[in-house]
Amino acid sequence: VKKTVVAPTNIAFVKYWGKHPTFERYHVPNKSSASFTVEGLFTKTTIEVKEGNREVEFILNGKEITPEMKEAKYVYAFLDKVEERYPFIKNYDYKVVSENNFPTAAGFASSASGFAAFARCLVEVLPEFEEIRTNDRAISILARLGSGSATRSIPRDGGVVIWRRGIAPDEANIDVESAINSSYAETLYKPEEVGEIRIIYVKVEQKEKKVKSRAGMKTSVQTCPLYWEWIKHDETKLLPSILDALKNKNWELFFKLVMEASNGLHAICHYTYPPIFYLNDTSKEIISTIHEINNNAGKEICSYTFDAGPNAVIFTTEEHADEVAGSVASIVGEESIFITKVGKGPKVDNEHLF
Ligand code: 2P0
Repeated sequence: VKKTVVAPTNIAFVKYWGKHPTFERYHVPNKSSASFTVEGLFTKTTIEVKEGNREVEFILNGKEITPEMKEAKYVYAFLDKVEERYPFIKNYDYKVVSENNFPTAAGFASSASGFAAFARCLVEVLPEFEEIRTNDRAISILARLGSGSATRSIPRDGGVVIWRRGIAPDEANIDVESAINSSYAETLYKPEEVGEIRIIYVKVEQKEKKVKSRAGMKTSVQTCPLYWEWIKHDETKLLPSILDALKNKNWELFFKLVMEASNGLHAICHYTYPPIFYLNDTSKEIISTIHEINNNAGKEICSYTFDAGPNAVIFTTEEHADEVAGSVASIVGEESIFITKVGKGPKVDNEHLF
């Protein structure tokens, strides 16, 4: 049997950064996060299975991934955790062929769309998964075992997605299964409800990030003196206000809060020991330019957000997209920007990769 799934990437405007100390292995987050599902940036994954004993052949972007490579370790760690919950996966051999339609090395996260496509495709291809095949909540939990951010790329309606943190970070007296199942993603608003939003990807640097998210967030949880204050602020104040702004289409407030949320993440990174710096001079020039555009407009008409690297993602509305894209292109060049919209979630595809 062979199935293909196309899963989009997502861009968080309320960030995930840090795992529940007791359930770190299962990527149970310390706070909820929220994202836009991104149209046009995706991973396409084909899985072919036959009876066997969990042997895996993995081809990523045309390159065979051998077991000692770091990409393979992430995949095996994922399958180990899936097998704990769904032991039947060990009775098959797998050929997994996965391709991103954007370069992995370009600095844009590919683990979100990558593990989302992997998890959904696994659910489509194995007959024993039939009972959860239409259950996005269960599939989002499965994808989370691969990578936290993949959780938000699962809901098939896409749009604005919330990844609920589930159990509180100071709650440890709970069984593992309940802890794992407490945190999942769901669509809050469909793409057409935020149809006027434009998302501009700005490539600042090709290089791979120096401090990987997984290691960086762990160090922040362990060493940042303001980490838990920040978690509490985002969970109780920022998240409700930003979702409210979205619901009311109060773009001015939404854009302002998006920038605050990104600045908060990077402040936490700077206050981690040793400090983590993801932004470079070009990133900071983009930040200044966005504030300048907003100052000239007399209100927030656009915002920036940054993840674990120097590349920027700009949000604006259709009305201002050309102006904003033009200003940013004058810094990085036309060829380094990609303009898109909020899109739908994963799809099962009929066209196989091999
Ligand atoms: C996010 N990031 O919300 C945040 C903002 C980076 C900065 O999710 O360890 O690759 O696999 O769960 O999902 C990147 O972290 O980490 C990330 P793991 P992941 O998008």
